[in-house]
Amino acid sequence: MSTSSNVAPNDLSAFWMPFTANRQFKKSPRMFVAAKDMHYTTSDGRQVLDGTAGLWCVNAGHARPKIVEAIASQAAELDYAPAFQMGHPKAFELANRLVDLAPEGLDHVLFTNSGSESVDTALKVALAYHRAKGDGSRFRLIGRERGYHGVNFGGISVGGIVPNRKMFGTLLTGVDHLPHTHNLAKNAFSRGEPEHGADLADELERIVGLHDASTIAAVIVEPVAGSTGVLIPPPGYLQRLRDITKKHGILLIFDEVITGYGRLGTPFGADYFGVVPDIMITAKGLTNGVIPMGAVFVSKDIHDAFMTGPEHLIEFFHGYTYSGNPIASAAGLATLETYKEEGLLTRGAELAKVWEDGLHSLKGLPHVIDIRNIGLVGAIELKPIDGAPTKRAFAAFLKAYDQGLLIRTTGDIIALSPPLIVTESQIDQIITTLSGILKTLE
Ligand code: PXG
Ligand code: PLP
Repeated sequence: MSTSSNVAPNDLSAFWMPFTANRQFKKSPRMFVAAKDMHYTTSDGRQVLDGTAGLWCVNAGHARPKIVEAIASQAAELDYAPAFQMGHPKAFELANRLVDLAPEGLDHVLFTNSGSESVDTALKVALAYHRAKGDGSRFRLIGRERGYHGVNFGGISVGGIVPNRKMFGTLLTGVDHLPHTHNLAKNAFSRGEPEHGADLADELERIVGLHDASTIAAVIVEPVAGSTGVLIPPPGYLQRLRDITKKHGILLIFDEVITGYGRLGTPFGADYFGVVPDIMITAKGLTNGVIPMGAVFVSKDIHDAFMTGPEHLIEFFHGYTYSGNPIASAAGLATLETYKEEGLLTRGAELAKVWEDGLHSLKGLPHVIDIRNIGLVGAIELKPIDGAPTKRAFAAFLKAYDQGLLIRTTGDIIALSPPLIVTESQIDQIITTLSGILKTLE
């Protein structure tokens, strides 16, 4: 394993990188060559503190022994088993462990390979569920402005990020969007849940009034919108969505790709907010980000609606070559073991106050127009440079990288989500480094 030598390949042209400014990156690449616990090693031999758990996924930290071992031994024992009409024990075992961990009532799991696939799986389950119940006129899907639900066609259709949508034609039809809840004028510098905006959930009643409930299959939201800059729901907002969906026979889908597996200091966002959806989408932290895998949880009622008709027939025409892949399943089991042994799914709650105080100590620094936090998630929103949005936050990202800290930026928002093994002194280091950077930003 190479950890110290400069291993950057000299031709970077073939790989068209995802969500990256390719030309800029390839002129001045940033490469990680190793990782352990809270740190990455760069190709020039520097240590970088992981302030983002990779891309919100490495919740137990890097290269955790149990997970490494599980992957290696599973690869040697059973590398692949056909996913359709065949099984292997670990996928069933993982599903059982997951439903034990999930909020009451979410009793069945469909496996996928990513958040995006989980989203499309969930939307298809929702549509097919209504049809299976003889309610096939419910075809509409309701998402939310500034929602991120991955990059597949279903996900971008219900998602609310304009650049992710505008190039791709008509998308799914029959989609409408709730307004987002971000309100700097009223809620800037809130600690935890912001006070104002629960009434925005009532927009769902307006949308239901417009289209009629009988045409609406499901509403999909992230409990906390992560990708668009950590948008935290006002108290009562999610409960109102739950009440309205229930009243009208509409399924509520929580996309917990980021909020799942301990990020908020509870196993799932549903636990944090005390609101249980009908379908819960997860990925990322399920396998500690190490092997691609997603899991879509559904209620017993949804599952059972499909389990009718002759038993020799396939009940749901959906699935992936790698659904419940043995190595991913082994990684998932070892990840859940690691979370359990180290209490990581609730560790965020213990650290939340220190995290919150640290973040809010940055208030008053130049260009900082909002600071938000919940569990072990944080965001610092900067005033954009006039005429050059995203440049200021990206400059902070580059400076942080040079100074040994990995942060994530989206627009002019700095997002933070360290692995759940972060120590208080590492939180200090994150805040001190950011403080220094914010003071020197143009
Ligand atoms: N839903 C949500 C809520 C997500 O946050 C996805 C779906 C898609 O998952 P996949 O595995 O297909 O990427 C996500 C992913 C960022 C960032 O920095 C966020 C995500 C992915 C990469 C970067 O905000 N979220
Ligand atoms: N494209 C082709 C030609 C295939 O044969 C398959 C699967 O058999 C797929 C796409 C779907 O791939 P996956 O199941 O990995 O999503």
